[in-house]
Amino acid sequence: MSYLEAKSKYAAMGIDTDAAINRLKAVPVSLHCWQGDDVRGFDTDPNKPLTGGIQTTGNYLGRARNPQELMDDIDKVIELVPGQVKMNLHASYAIFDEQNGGWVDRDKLEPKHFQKWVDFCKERQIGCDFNPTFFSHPMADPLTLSSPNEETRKFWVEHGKACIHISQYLADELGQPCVMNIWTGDGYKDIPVDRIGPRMRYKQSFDEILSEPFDKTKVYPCAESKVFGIGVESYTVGSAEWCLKYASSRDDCICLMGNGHYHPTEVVSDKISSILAYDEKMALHVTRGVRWDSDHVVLFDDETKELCKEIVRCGLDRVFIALDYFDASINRISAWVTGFRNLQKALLFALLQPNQQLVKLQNEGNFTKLMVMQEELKTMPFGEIWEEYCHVCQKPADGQWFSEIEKYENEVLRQRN
Ligand code: RNT
Repeated sequence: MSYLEAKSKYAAMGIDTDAAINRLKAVPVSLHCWQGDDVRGFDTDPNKPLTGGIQTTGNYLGRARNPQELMDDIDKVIELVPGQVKMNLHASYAIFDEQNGGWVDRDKLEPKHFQKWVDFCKERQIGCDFNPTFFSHPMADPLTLSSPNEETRKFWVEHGKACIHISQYLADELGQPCVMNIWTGDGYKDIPVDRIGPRMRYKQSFDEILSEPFDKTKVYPCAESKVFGIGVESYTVGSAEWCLKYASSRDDCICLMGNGHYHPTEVVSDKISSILAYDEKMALHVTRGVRWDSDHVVLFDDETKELCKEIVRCGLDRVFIALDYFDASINRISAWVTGFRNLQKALLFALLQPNQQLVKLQNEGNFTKLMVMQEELKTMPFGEIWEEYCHVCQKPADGQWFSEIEKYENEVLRQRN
């Protein structure tokens, strides 16, 4: 079937496929730099363990070992994915060199340590989001912003403040808003006796970080909650309730939901509309948990589709979308590309739903027809529209990109061991 035939099938249902394609082209999706090196970063010993309750597993060849390799790999990804890429950096990816004075600890980071990333983004005309890094560091004791040790807590508050400056710099330089996500792995392995103390200190620390001046139209600090992590099974300081209440208590902080961060039968697709009933904007970290917050590569699966349908129905410009997963057991570039393309597919699929008609059926109580229509929509000729989207974006269609990755693996990644 050709695009034109598929287009007319959708048109018969009142759906404008060209409009969907054009809309999607302009939606930024943040690409997480940390998939390329298993969340190691450049500012501490890359062989230290990953802490904070997150974990990468696998030892596939070709991990990026320095900024240049990571940038080369990201370029390969950009070459192979349709849609509007935005970068997403962690503070641990600061680039130190002789010109900028060399290494500093996280509480002393400055915009200059991200100038090479700004140059990278400018050359590719993309924006950049940012994340302070509150893990994999000797000062994570293991608590950070909730630590009872005032020296530790202050260190991390200073890190947060430094990251506000860097986020402002990224937004100013790149002319796109910068989402600054605050996530920590703060919590306890076993049942704590004081649950409120750490949460009060966490609140104080967030308040102190956000007291640093920034432009609220350009920098969007977020609070990301979690239910548990590896080694932090019994208690998480930044729980769902803590983050929701914190964000709602301020006009300069929004909720970020990571879809691996809830109980296994809870779905973030059902949460988006609750947040947006109150807040103008929210943010997402899209991942795939398998039995726990395992951060597997995002698939074109039911929950990713449902997430994207909710984003589209509630307002595409109200949700900041970022990917967040890290698989070290397969080719990392393929992991990036597969997840990014799948998110694009799910967004396009969502844009191709006859939402008004479906809502009307729901409001009329016609759940029989609603079910039938939704089931039939699943076998519409979506593949043709997807192919056209890739074509319009001048990016390879399915079946045409993986050989590029195999070539890159043989020519570049294999040389890295
Ligand atoms: C961890 C959080 C967090 C991290 C990244 C590296 O569970 O999702 O956002 O994955 O910041």
